[in-house]
Amino acid sequence: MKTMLKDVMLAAFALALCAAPAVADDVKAGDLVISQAWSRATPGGAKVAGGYLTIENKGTAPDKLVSVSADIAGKAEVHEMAMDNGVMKMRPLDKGLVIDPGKTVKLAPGGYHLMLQELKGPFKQGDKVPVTLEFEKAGKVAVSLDVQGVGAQAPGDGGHMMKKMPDHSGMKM
Ligand SMILES: [Cu+2]
Repeated sequence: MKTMLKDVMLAAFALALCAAPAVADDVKAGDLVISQAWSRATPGGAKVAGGYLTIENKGTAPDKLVSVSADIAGKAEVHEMAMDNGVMKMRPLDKGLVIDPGKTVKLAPGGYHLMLQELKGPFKQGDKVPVTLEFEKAGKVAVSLDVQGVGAQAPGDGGHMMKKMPDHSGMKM
């Protein structure tokens, strides 16, 4: 019986994944496929935002994400999370992020991420934020981050508010 319950739970989980709204199209650059690029809405004038995406290397040689840039951000870096004296801290990846051949590297909350700083404007749910990734071999690759809700932990996890609220365009932040 335990096995059955597990199967049911797995099936439900898989279904939940499939039911997630489609996010940004895959972007192919040489041997790399970049998918699920997303970010979060910035609450109350926050000047930093994380960027998350999945990079798959279908080639036979390693490539490396060396930098990121975005028009909306005065400064953008590739970060990692690491334990420092028992405290989880993030820091820039000075040497870049290696994508080994045949491997998929996921940038996600709590791990590797793009750090967009000195933002020139807020991210709102539903926005698409263009960023440029630069790889050692694949070169510059333009992707856009689908902005999810403030508390989203994954792309499509925006609290199911896909329909835009009536736009009170008179309201300025
Ligand atoms: Cu960071």
